[in-house]
Amino acid sequence: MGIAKIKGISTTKSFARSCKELKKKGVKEDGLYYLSTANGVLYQTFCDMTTAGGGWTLVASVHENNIYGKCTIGDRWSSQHGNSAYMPEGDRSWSNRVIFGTVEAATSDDYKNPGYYDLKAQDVSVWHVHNDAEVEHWKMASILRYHTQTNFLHLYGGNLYYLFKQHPVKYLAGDCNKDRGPSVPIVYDLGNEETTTNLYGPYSKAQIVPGFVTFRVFNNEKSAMAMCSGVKPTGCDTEAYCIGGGGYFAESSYQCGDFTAFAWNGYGTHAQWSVARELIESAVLIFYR
Ligand SMILES: [Ca+2]
Ligand SMILES: [Ca+2]
Ligand SMILES: [Ca+2]
Repeated sequence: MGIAKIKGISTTKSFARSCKELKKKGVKEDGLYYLSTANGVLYQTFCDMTTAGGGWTLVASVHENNIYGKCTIGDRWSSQHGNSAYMPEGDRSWSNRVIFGTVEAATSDDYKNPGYYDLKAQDVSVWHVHNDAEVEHWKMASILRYHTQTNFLHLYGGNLYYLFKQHPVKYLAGDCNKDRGPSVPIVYDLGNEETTTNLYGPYSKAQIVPGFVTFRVFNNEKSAMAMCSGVKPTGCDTEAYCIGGGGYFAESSYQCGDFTAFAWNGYGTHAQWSVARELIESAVLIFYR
């Protein structure tokens, strides 16, 4: 992709809108590519051209920069304004068009590009990649990778932006047992049901079924979370195995933040409700196809 192309007038029409489109044009290598939105906004992101036929566009990463900071700076996928019932939706990043971060820093901070709301996709792929890993090492630095193949996004407007409009990540917007969003079966590209379960705290085992990705759930106190990666909840202490969220956690402010209550019983202790250290120290990369 030459800079000259970017300078030209109305050349944005010559840019692909997704990695899937690039794949169809014959591009086969994983790496960074320029894409254009329907409105002609250019951005650069990573294309996974090899997993399960390739054509996956990276649209976001959820990164925890400070698990001790409870809905403080850097908690863009929950709230940067403290644990507050006055902000039931927190920063609203799951359902707005605010973008942030850069592709090369997607494992070092939160990332969201226009593809998150612009692409019309069918499925998601998720990579948990060690913090600070460089783009060319992401695949090797993953602790878990999986994708869906049911075309479920088609039922929710074609991407997560529209899914979360239908299923707001909002305190008091629903009930744990009645109002869970979709749980979609996954196919593992790295890891399996056992390794997934073992990433979460031992107490969580009784409340999760591995082999799914779930969107928008509530806990016992009706606090909202956006995504349960690799699992389907069967219980209501969802703050122990689901990430992102609204801006208010009624049980304790210690649950408020991008990685919620992942350190409830200590940082990386993997005891009781606490997740494995490698899970806290990995960013969650979200792709569409
Ligand atoms: Ca935090
Ligand atoms: Ca964050
Ligand atoms: Ca709880």
